[in-house]
Amino acid sequence: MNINKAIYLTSVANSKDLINDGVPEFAFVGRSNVGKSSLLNYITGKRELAKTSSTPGKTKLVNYFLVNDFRFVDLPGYGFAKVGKSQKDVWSSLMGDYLLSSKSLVLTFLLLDCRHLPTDQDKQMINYLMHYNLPFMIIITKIDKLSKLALNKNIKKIAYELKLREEMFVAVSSQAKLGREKLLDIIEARLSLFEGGK
Ligand SMILES: Nc1nc2c(ncn2[C@@H]2O[C@H](COP(=O)(O)OP(=O)(O)OP(=O)(O)O)[C@@H](O)[C@H]2O)c(=O)[nH]1
Ligand SMILES: [Mg+2]
Repeated sequence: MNINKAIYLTSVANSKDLINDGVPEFAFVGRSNVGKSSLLNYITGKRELAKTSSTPGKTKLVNYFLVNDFRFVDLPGYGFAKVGKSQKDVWSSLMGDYLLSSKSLVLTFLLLDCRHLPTDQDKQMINYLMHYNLPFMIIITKIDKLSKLALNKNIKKIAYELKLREEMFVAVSSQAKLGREKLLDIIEARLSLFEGGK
């Protein structure tokens, strides 16, 4: 699949403003700083599309991007310790409302840093997705940071910790530009299933 078009659409702060027009969507969730916005830019080939930052907590809104004839949705990162409890609640409820209300959410990508074991919040997110029967895949990010050997070892550990099969994992690096083709293949396959199922 080629990406012919990738444009920023809008950012939403309130659940009532979430878009629900039937256009297929792929959501990106994960801890603050795990590399969600960078991955979006890497996949679309537009470096400045989603704002990235080395300071965690950059993405606080639900950000919509039109890509070809589907959408990428960049969700706020969780687990950022420096925000107050009230703000944490706002983020998670906005994210939760998005995940439950989008009627055309084709697939959610949950991003995990290859160097770290999943946190309790990562596990909560996976439980949430499973509980509501929302299809998801795990993306292992920043694989340029590890040797191949260490990476394979960590992926095994993460899979064991989550009790998930390694086939649900895709390893990527936005920096070293690895994993794009595989992700695009997955997106294409899921889109055709979605369109066929309508
Ligand atoms: N080495 C390496 N660094 C990366 C990679 N992807 C992202 N980063 C860096 O990690 C930091 C966070 O990246 P973002 O894409 O802004 O992370 P995010 O998940 O969108 O963060 P929030 O918006 O805070 O939730 C930035 O400093 C990026 O340059 C990667 O593949 N390799
Ligand atoms: Mg971000």
